[in-house]
Amino acid sequence: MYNPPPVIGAAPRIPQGFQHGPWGHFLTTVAEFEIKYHQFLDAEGRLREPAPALARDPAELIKMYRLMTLVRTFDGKAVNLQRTGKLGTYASCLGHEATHVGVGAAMRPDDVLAPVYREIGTQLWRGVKLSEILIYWGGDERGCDFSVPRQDFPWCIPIASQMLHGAGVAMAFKIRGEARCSVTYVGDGGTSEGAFYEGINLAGARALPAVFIVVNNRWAISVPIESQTATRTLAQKAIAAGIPGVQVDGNDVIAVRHVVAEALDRARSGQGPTVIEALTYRLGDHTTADDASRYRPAGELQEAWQQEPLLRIRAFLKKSGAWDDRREEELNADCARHIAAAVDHYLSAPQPTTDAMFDHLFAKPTRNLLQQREVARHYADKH
Ligand SMILES: Cc1ncc(C[n+]2csc(CCOP(=O)(O)OP(=O)(O)O)c2C)c(N)n1
Ligand SMILES: [Mg+2]
Repeated sequence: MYNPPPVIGAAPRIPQGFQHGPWGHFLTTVAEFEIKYHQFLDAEGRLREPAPALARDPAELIKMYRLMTLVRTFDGKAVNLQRTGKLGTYASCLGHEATHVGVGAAMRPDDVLAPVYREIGTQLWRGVKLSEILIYWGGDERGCDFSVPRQDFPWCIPIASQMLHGAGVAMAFKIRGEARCSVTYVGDGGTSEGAFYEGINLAGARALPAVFIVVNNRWAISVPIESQTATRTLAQKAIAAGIPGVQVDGNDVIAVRHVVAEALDRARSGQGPTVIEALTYRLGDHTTADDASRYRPAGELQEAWQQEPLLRIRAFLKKSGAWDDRREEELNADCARHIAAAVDHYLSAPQPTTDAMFDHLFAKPTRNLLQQREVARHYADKH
């Protein structure tokens, strides 16, 4: 064990806030931080006071609950479409509905979203169509050409690369003097990537109008959060970039919307970026190409279902008299109709030609790509 050298002479008086180090010299605390956790609605749907005004606005809460229900129903349908060979692959958002809808509801239409691959709730709130989501996951990139919102980014599969897009967009807003913000998603696994730190570093250094939402769903495919990092929270990674980091219960739609709205207000008024860690759980498989039962303890999944986001907001709305079983039935029928129409539209949409794979890669395609396009045309004609 290391033995510090003895202190020679009388011990000096220690000024307030100073401590002795191993050599008897003064140590000064130069930085301290704490991470706050926000929750208003607990798993039983009980409201913690004081709560934001949003908690007393049934019309807004119902709007969010309706979309959460639509997302939940659509998600199940999309998995079934994949299982029956009608969709290429699909990344379920089961369990993430409060985070995704809460973020969407906090944003303004002219903000810009940089999503990953499961943030359907945010996209739908912003105007993306269910049929566009199906078209994309059916393997047709035209599904990313959203009719609304035109300036949002498409899905982003290379993990954490969207952090740079989000920071870059926020820099453009700042340079142009526009009161707009970028909102960028990243997963718990994504926060281990270099691009995560590069994105938050730039945002911190330039005080950019950016909000980064870390969706901590406890898994990165088969890697649990415990193996992903030694940090106690992912929000504290923000501290290294000199920007605030907060945690929010990602299953509480009121808290998510409130915390994100506050961060966006700060960003819009020139006070810089925020990292928000939303604590939730991936109730489904990673994608339809995964089988989580091979690596995830069943008990953990059962426990997570007790915390899921729809239960609590529904219970809260029912208790406050704003919701009942009749409305729930009507909502379910509405969702089924809306989804059936989107599926019909998707299934009857004309298939893209093989040229589509090459269309938007470069303004002027390279010689190699032109050759590959010819080969693809040849096989398309044959089959
Ligand atoms: C740069 C990069 N490396 C690896 C992959 C393969 N990959 C796809 S999803 C994923 C895990 C991501 O986990 P997380 O960030 O927690 O997001 P989640 O899927 O849980 O939403 C990995 C490693 C990828 N898409 N991009
Ligand atoms: Mg994850």
